[in-house]
Amino acid sequence: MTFPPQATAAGGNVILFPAVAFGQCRQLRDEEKFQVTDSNLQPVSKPLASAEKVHRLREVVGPEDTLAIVINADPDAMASAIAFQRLFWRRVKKVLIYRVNSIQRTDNLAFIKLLRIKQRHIRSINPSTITKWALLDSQPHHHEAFRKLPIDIIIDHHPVDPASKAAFVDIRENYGANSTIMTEYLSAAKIRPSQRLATALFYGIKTDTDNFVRASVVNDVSAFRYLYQYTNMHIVKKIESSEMTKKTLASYKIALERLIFCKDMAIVHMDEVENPDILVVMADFFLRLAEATWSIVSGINKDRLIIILRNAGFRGDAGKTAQRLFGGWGASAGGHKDSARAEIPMGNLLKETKSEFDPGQFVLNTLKASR
Ligand SMILES: [Mn+2]
Repeated sequence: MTFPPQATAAGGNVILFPAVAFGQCRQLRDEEKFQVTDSNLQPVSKPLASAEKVHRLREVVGPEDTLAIVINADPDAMASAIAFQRLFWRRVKKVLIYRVNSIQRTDNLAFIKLLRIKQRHIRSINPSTITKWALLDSQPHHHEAFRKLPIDIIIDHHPVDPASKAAFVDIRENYGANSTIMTEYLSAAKIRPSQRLATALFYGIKTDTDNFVRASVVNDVSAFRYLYQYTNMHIVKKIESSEMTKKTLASYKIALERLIFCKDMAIVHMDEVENPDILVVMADFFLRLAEATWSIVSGINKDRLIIILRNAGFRGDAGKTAQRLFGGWGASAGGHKDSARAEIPMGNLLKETKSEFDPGQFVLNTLKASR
């Protein structure tokens, strides 16, 4: 399969339906093709123009340079970083990756482990050892740490900030993923991605376009299809299904034992939790039950009763319900139709109850009374 795809005789580009992109690469039937007429869709960049860009990009750095790539590490940014490393392989002294964020999501942790992404936190950097700086999948105004750095190269797909200036800037706002831009650079440099690199870029496009549910351009689909042939799909599936860690497993056990079903509501009270994020994970988890339209998980953290609500029905509004049921007692409560949160200071609840206060029972009774 050639990449980038050739323009059709009629002058338009062939756009592929996302559904086709997930299947085997094969010749398209006529009914699967249509001409792009929407002027918002940027034409596939011509090979020559891309080659020129690679040339210009490589001119910014020399063989004596130590290059630092700085990112806000999510799959798209990390995939872009290792693609960038590949572009400069044996062309500079060293290319190091620095992230500004901490990584919490279990699927992103699996991405790093399985694709062996070597990166350090920016706090460990010694700026005097770095001679060139590249910012990928971000612009300086996105993070305090970026703004302080003398950035030489910016490659991004977020809305352009007028202050985003550097020796080399390539910002393509309409692209669904930065990984698509990097795939085009690799292709223009005539570099065939390794399985590891292709899998990372494929996953970067998959997550940033949310499986092509979010806005994307024909280039994203083309890059996705191109990368497919080199991608290890088992690793993609493993990363996507990495929802738990050994640490969260104990919470699943507790939650499963405490699950109460009340009509279409899955209700769990977790007691004291180290990190309230686990309540969100559990609420999402129980909404996956076919019988549940609502999932409500509560717990206590820092003397606050935290209640997470999830709603998947046509009727019902989690935000309004959180406010109506748990908005008193000096609480902060609210959210959207599908997800909401309430936090009530425990002190206020204890004041009102004379006998021993049972937060789990309180949540359960309040929910039951609402039905
Ligand atoms: Mn991105």
